[in-house]
Amino acid sequence: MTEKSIRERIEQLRKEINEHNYHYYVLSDPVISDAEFDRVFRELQELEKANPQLITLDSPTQRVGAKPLSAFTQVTHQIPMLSLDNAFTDAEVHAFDKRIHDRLHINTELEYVCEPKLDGLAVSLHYEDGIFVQGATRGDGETGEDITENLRTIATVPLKLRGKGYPSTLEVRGEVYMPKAGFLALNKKAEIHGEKLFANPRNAAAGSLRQLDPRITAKRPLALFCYGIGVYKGKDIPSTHNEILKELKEWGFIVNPEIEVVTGIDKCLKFYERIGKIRSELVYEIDGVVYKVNQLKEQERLGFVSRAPRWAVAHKFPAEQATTVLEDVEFQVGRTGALTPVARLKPVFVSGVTVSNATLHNMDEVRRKDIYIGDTVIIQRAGDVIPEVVEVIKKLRPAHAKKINLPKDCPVCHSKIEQIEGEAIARCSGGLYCSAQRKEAIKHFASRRAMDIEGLGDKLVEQLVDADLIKNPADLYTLTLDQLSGLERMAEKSAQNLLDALEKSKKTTFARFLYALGIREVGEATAKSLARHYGDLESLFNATQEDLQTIRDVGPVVAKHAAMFFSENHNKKVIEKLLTVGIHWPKTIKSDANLPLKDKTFVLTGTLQDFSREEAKEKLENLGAKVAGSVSAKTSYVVVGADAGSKLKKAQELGVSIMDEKAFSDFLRELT
Ligand code: I6G
Repeated sequence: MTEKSIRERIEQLRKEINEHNYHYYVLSDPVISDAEFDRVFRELQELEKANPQLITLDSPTQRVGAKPLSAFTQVTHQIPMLSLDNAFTDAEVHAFDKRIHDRLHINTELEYVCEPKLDGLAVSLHYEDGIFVQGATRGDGETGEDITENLRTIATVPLKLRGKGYPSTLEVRGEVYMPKAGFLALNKKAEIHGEKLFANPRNAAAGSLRQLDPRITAKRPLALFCYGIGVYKGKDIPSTHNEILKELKEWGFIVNPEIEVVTGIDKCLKFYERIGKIRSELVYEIDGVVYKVNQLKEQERLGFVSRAPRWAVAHKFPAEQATTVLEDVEFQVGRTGALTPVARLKPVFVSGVTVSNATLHNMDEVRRKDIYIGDTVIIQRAGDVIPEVVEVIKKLRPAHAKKINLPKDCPVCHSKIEQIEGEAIARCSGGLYCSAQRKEAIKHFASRRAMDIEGLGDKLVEQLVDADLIKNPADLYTLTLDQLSGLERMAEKSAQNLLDALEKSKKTTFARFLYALGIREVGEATAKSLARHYGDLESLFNATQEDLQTIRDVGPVVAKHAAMFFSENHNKKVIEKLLTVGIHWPKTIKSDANLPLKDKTFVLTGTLQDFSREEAKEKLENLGAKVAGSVSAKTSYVVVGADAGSKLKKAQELGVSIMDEKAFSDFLRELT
């Protein structure tokens, strides 16, 4: 066969496979047998294997899972991914409809699109000229994580759009979910292998999408329903939401088949009733339904309020409840010493999960709900939220029921419990003397978004603290192979892996390090602000509470905790030790300096040899640059690593400056 005829055959096979996938997944109407499909698929695989130069990212063979990533990169959503307001009662739904009528000055009934609300994970899928180029999680709505390779493994995510009428840039939004049957099968397998079970399909879907190794994601039974769009460029947009959904179907996306267009809010409530009735028969979990104003012009006039559109609402099903006995209450001590009363329950099955613990939040809640040990209680589990006690069935209270009292001393370290007048939270005063607080502080230090010490899970931290091998985060770095392999259930290989992971974690960023210290009220965003503002530890040590308060996003409470933290001798010593063992980070450039890459936007694509994406991004951001997820005419530079794909092509088309890795390294060297 000549190269030309091979190319043509490959094209034809891809077309055929895409067509069969569309019939199978979207139309649920397969036209060939599985065996015949496998034959066609294998032929394509073999041709591509023999001609790797002809493999393209949109080939259906490219779903099997790319190489593992070291970390996810961040993606800034061009249009924020909002959330939905909730309504729990018919009255709240009527109020939603009235607000819309009032705002639009309309007194006739409105058209709504009604659809089931899946309990999954919101994602965005970005297409350039019909090719899937990037996928991201919702994240905080502004910035998500780049999970392109994981999304590529999902059979119902089109890698190439069907037909010709799609816009040149299209961002589709939808919900990734795990069907109930797939979830049960996955947990069965995990049980057989003695692995941890997922609590529910949503967690299983989230855990599967957040795998750094796409080959694991590829084995998970994930699917996608699309419900809307973000960016839509290069073509006129239809006038209704329903027409957009129709277009999405034509282009190969799966849209929920239960969707209805109705007139009037009462018809929405009828839809809610209908879906409620068939809820248990649906092959996926839902937690309510969504109503959206159909006319896009009206949506536009309604706009948004804080983080949610005014033109849509999620009408939630009531949380599932069950009755059981509260057998005991224990107090858990958190990282900051906060005591949380936790109810130990007689195990009870609620919405697919056996529940044996429920949070009682704090003592004010215990008193308000008048909860006693021995009470029969109604508990509730809603979606992902920790089960909670809703109310006590008072008439079933036994004579021996026992009042719940806040302990005077910490149940772990026996230090005094303190409760500030007027505050609901009681705290152990033991600080890092308390092993529970130490454990939580070390778990936080090791966590993925902090020092990211792979393999140092919660159980292992507890084992290390209990065995008195570590007292603070710095002690982690002086652990030896002998000490680790002497631990129960720790083979030498795993011990060595942990030492390697500890070594790797020494290279970090200033912001991550600050976040890892676990200063009260200092989350990731505040840690970033502190890092950018002060640039180094010394300046931070010298900052007073007043100085700290001048930083954007730092209020008096955060400033007080940060100043207190850095003035404490014990903390200074731990930080010194952490630096002595070799924790380091690239120089952080202060944001108030005149940064050389201010106003420049970079896009990183392909695999860089000497930097992870995260590192390259950090370096650029420290120099004042913005790092974007996709190439546009506004992009200043595209940094191109190995195996770069469509972003490189786009940069070439738009005439954007391109740097290879060598040029990029030289460029950075000159600036730093
Ligand atoms: O999180 C969501 C789930 C389902 C949504 C949504 C949806 O429609 C069926 N629609 C919108 C507009 C948003 N979130 C923001």
